[in-house]
Amino acid sequence: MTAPPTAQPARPTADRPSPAGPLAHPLARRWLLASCVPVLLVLGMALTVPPAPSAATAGTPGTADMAGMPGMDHPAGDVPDLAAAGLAAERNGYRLDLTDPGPTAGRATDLRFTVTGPDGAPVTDFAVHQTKRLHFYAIRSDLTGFQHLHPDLAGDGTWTAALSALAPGTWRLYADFVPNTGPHAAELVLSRTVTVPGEAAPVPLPAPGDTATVDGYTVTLTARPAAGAHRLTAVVSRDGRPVGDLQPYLDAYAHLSAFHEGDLALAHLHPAGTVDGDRGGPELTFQALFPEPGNWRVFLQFQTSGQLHTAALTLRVD
Ligand SMILES: [Cu+2]
Repeated sequence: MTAPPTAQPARPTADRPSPAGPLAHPLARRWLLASCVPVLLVLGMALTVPPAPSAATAGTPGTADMAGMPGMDHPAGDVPDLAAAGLAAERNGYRLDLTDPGPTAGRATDLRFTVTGPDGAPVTDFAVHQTKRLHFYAIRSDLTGFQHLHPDLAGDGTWTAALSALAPGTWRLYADFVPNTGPHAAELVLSRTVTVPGEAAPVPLPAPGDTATVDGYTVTLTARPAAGAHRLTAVVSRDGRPVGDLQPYLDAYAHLSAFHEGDLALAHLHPAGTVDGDRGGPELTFQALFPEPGNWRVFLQFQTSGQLHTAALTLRVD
């Protein structure tokens, strides 16, 4: 067995996935819309958004954070563009704006942000998906420091994310949401980068491997995927024995997110199947769509005995 990349490498980053603790995630995950448009929604991104009310802003590369990608939707089977992979701050008329100056290094931060809609006003009505109205991710440019949070929404449309301390460096912050505009509203992932002042100490990406350990658990991926849509399977064991007591987390038995080395594209990987009590595992199956080949840092989160675990590994995608 090759040395597994550690799930939470020891380094001075705030490598805590959920600072609010496992009890902040009492509910399991479900892909709310999966039954409607399963193939496209495997992406976890906005692939089927109908024309925005304001065509003037749809797909406009209007921010410095824009990856320069066309805001185009993609039919099933196509490799999506990188705006669909969460690398744009604006898409389909929706825009992510941070309303605070950037976080300070080494200190927990309440980060405030808004999502404005096609009318330019902050959106206040979000559909619940995967049990939450918004999923928020932070990751440093070297793919360390992963945080997965569920911010609070104020009545005026201001979100507050309770970020754990960030190490100096460049971070990408992602908001993943579904505007509550009707049954055909699709999920959007918008992101922006912030620079945390200080001397950044980049951490080399761990070598690709298929095993990660965390909190005594071993997670093994049993397939080596290629870019595009594929099924991905993981097995969870402890002390060499398969585990069968995973608890629902965000309406699934595991939550998988992945970020691409270099451009930080986000691949949202969706669990197949439903949850039924505290008896998930040992095998976990996901619908995966990696928008591009290369090295992906994969974070697999699962819960046992009320505690959330985050395993991380580097996955080579051909
Ligand atoms: Cu979430």
